[in-house]
Amino acid sequence: MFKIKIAVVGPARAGKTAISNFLADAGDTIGSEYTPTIGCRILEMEQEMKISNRKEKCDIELWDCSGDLKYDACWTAMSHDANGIVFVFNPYEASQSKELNQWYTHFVQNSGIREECCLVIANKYESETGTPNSSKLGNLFDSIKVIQSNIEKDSEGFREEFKNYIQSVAAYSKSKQDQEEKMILR
Ligand SMILES: Nc1nc2c(ncn2[C@@H]2O[C@H](COP(=O)(O)OP(=O)(O)OP(=O)(O)O)[C@@H](O)[C@H]2O)c(=O)[nH]1
Ligand SMILES: [Mg+2]
Repeated sequence: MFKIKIAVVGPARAGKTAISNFLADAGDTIGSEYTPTIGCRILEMEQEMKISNRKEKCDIELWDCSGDLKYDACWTAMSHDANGIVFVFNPYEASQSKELNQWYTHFVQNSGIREECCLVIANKYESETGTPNSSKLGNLFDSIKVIQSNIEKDSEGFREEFKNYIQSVAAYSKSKQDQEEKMILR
């Protein structure tokens, strides 16, 4: 069994809890009343995948973090040993793409995680009107893959894209772990 930790971060009300619950089949929170996350909650999910031609079962911990900056003292614990970072923002809220920069600074710049192990989710609500400003993501995010989620309209398409992301994070983490084991055995 292979384990990975993914921290789900970004501004308050971006939809981190709704997305995490959907991915981990932990109940339907889309469109329900907003309940801010206190600190952080950990959800577990599993994914079968092929790594180096071998079938592997991967245990995934999704760390659904609060977007409230008053919990920033917990950020070190949230990013500790994370294999991947998922940024969630609402592209219809002008301030949210800017807010993502400080999450990037802590969770990517200060932790040294590879940008290939990061993902940005522009979370679109079906009811949203107006113009999305996702193109205005700061240039810190230039090398990070951005996907759109629209769980109300295409939930399974989004789940597939997320699975592909997990597969690439797991493949990288496994090869890193194998290399470290080889170094110890030398
Ligand atoms: N209709 C609709 N509502 C959504 C969607 N995503 C999130 N919401 C709603 O938006 C509100 C905020 O979503 P949450 O997932 O709680 O936001 P969060 O990012 O976890 O917020 P914090 O825990 O405070 O950081 C909730 O009322 C959700 O039901 C969506 O795709 N469609
Ligand atoms: Mg939440």
